[in-house]
Amino acid sequence: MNRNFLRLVILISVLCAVHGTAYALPITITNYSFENPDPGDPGSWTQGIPIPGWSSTDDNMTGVINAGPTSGFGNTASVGENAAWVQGVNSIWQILTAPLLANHEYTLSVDVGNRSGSFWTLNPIIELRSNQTVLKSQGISVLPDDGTFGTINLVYQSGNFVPLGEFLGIALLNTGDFWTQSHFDNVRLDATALGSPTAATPEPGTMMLMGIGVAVAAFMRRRKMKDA
Ligand SMILES: [Ca+2]
Ligand SMILES: [Ca+2]
Repeated sequence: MNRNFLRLVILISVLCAVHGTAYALPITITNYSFENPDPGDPGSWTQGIPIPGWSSTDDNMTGVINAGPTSGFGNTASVGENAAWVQGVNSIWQILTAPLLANHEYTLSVDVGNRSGSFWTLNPIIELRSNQTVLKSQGISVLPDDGTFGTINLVYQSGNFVPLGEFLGIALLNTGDFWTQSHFDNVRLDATALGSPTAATPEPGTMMLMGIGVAVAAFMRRRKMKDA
């Protein structure tokens, strides 16, 4: 095997390896940062009206707040101007347009804020759902300090088989008494395809790359032999 041929084989191997790498793809979440609706000046909030893109257990106990130092929250939102607030035993949720896929790893990340004042506590939980069925729920291990946001990360791996016609859902919950209120912002969901048990079979794109590589290698070797 001459040096050029060896170089080509290495290049093709690298190309195939890069092509086969799995990437985390973001899934669209409607109104992920709660910038809609506009509640008004900093400190203003909505109550008793639905949050666009989201359903709620009780519109009077959920809404969005234009956060800021003068707001009830006592500090700025995690992203943009607004954050959602969920009080008592209530939740907001949405069903996405993305279907639940087999052999995928889903990562749901949500920023969670602690309203200023020690009498305002919080007990936030985030859920990944298949339609309305809970696939996994995740609480918070360390509460963020007063007036600050922390992040809850939920990781879920789907199996070889999932029910047909199911769409992904996400839910943001607070549990506790009247003085328990969670703030939510910057809701993100990523999906990464997992290697299936039959991963030894290369996908069509990889097969094509390998095929082209082998053909080029054979052509170059034949030319080299002719030249010699
Ligand atoms: Ca926001
Ligand atoms: Ca607090």
